Amino acid sequence: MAAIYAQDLREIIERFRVLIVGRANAGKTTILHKVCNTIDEPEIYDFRGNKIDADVIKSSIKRGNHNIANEMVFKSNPGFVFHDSCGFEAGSEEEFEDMKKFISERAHATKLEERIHAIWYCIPMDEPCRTFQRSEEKFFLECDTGNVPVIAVFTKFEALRPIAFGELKKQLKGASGEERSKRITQRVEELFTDTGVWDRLCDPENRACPKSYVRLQNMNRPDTNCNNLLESTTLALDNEELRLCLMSTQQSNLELCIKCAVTILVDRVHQQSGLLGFDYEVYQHDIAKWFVYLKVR
Ligand SMILES: Nc1nc2c(ncn2[C@@H]2O[C@H](COP(=O)(O)OP(=O)(O)OP(=O)(O)O)[C@@H](O)[C@H]2O)c(=O)[nH]1
Ligand SMILES: [Mg+2]
Repeated sequence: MAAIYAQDLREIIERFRVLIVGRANAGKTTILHKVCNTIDEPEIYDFRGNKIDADVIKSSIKRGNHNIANEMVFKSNPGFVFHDSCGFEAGSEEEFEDMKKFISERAHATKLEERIHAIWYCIPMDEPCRTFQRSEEKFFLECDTGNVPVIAVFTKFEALRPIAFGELKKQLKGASGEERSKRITQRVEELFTDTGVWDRLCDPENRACPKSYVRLQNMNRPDTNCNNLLESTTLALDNEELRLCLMSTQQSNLELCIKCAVTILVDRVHQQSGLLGFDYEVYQHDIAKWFVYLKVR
């Protein structure tokens, strides 16, 4: 049943399209690699679908030319198509205007598959006093993201820990390991709040507003993943077909499938005020469809 559903769905929206934005060195490429479980270079296509030589792209980026409309696809997970802002604070005003135009056009594209389905806005935490810069201000104030969910991604979050530790070092002398860890975690939270970055992103004056945020840490290490980003993105989508399309890119991520099935179903049951009139067949189907690659009889 679920397999048939997935097949139908793939005819409607074949690929989940993400725009990833953030200044240079924010950790964007690292996230894309994690999400697609690869360290390979992506293949690049222009907006007409013609493949572009990677060396041509590299030399044109070196010359300061970057085309945000180019599509990046990793062989390991062709269910995703990415657009990369490529460290946009380093770009010119013209490049920012191109991005604005691209977002506005693709947020409102008539065809669902041409639309951007989610925006991941990366802000690195390795310089906590520089979390909200001119690039963030301009993006959130000016970009017309329509109904596309923007997820704020605070990258390199572990960088706050040594700062907290440095501040508390003297006070923590003689404290138990558990107490030290608790106090450092508390201070990390305060440091994050003190940056004011979340409040500034959600300023009512902003045209774009993030739907949620996630923290990512140690993404440069092989034993980490960004499942929380995928989960947040799935829950931020307001279209069930898109949610299923994103889920279909996560074939082996059983934990995420279970979380989505449970969260979305529990929400629905609450909206229908309890289990009165519960139709088990319907609910079984509703659960099964999140496990896109499993055959359910
Ligand atoms: N400590 C730490 N380093 C990270 C993390 N994520 C990425 N990095 C490192 O940060 C550096 C920059 O990461 P990239 O993913 O290339 O950054 P980018 O945003 O794609 O940068 P541009 O392509 O220049 O715009 C690399 O050396 C990564 O290994 C993290 O969570 N923690
Ligand atoms: Mg990069």
